[in-house]
Amino acid sequence: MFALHAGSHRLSLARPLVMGIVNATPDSFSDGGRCLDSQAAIRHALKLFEDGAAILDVGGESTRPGAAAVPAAEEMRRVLPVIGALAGRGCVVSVDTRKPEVMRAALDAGAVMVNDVTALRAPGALEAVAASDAAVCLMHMQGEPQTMQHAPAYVDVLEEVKRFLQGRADACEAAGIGRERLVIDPGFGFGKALEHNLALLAHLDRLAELGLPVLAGLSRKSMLGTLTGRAVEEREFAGVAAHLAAVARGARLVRVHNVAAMRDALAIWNAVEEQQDGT
Ligand code: HH2
Repeated sequence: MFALHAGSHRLSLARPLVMGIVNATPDSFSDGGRCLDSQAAIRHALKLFEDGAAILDVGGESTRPGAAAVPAAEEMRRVLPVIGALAGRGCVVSVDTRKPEVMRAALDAGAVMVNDVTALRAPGALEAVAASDAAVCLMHMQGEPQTMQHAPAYVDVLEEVKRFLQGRADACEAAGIGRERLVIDPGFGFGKALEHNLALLAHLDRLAELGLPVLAGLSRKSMLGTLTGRAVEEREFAGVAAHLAAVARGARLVRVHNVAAMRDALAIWNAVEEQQDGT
């Protein structure tokens, strides 16, 4: 079974892990503005840690459809104090960024994982991670956040996403980032219509065939609203169901806003799995 290498941490993936979302942004799609000052973000993150988050994912730039780009200096101002404080308390911290200069500064501040929605495609990003011993989450996105939901189109969404992630994993390995540091993610909602998101979720086991741990991030996303008719702040139950569907198809990490709800769901899931393994 996998263990993810993230700096000096070895995170067992024998059971699915929860990554808690910490958005230090004014404009994230579901919780923008909630954690704008560092102290509020740190308090929120520590609550997620107590609730059972194995990894805290700190972001300073929203990637919701249509989001405005944020200059690197502003992104660093938002995330670095939060990362430093959480790492200092022994938490496993990931930085959610696509900018190499933010990656480097975050890794210096104590982050041990880079979560990049562009899968280290920015010039210098592969090198920034290769120069560290951090883990990295490689996510698929079609297009750019500004326009990605205008007309997402695929011939075979599963094959295309799988081929892309395989290519990025190969690029990481060639740059000296070992496979034990890699996580892959289909990027639910990133240049995908409902049919694409559903196909990826239903067949997530096809991505797991790449032999790398798969992360699923569906928390509060519009796909859940489309299927339930619920507003963004009312999608917790739908999110838990969607993440369990992902875990049933091989996801080893789930990225969520409500860690306590997911932890409870996984406690039941794990108990049933252990019973099955033992009988
Ligand atoms: N989704 C979001 C942001 N980062 N990273 C990964 N690996 N996978 C995801 O599905 C993913 C991600 C969007 O969610 P959120 O952070 O809540 O919103 P925003 O980008 O508006 O801050």
